[in-house]
Amino acid sequence: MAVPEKGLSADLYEPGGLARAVDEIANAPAAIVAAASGLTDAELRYKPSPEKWSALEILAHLADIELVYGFRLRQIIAQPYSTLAPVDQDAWSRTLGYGSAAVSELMERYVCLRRANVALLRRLTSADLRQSAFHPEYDDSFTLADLVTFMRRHDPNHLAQIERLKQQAHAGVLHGV
Ligand code: NI
Repeated sequence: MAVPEKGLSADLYEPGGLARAVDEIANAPAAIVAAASGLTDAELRYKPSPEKWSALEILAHLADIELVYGFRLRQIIAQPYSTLAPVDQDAWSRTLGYGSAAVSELMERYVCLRRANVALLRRLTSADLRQSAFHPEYDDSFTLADLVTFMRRHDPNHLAQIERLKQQAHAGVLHGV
């Protein structure tokens, strides 16, 4: 399975850089919840093609990935040099009932787990960011800086995807084009 580039996280080590990143991570769910609550049922379930995710499936993914981030955060802090478990997100979406989940329950879980994860992130210093575990999908170490970088870019990417899906739903199926 393809995994995203780990990317640069140099700005996390600048003065105030970690606190700014954690603020972004803390604030991101509000925009996702606002976008989710503005969607009709038809918009939530619209799929541009059978293999692409609907907005509902993306919201279920966000709630479940928050669990993964939370587990990995705790694992890297408490058990450095251990091995992370790979996650096949497409298998999760196919087999864990993403298409029949209730949006309110998903958003409650996502916001609650994020709040707990942010509380742990606020305890970190920039010296902690180099702490790592082994990530089998990269065949490399995965640091807390990598995890913070993933967390801060994950929500904006999926928010943009939800907004595109809403536009596509209106341009296509929902208006009968
Ligand atoms: Ni994702």
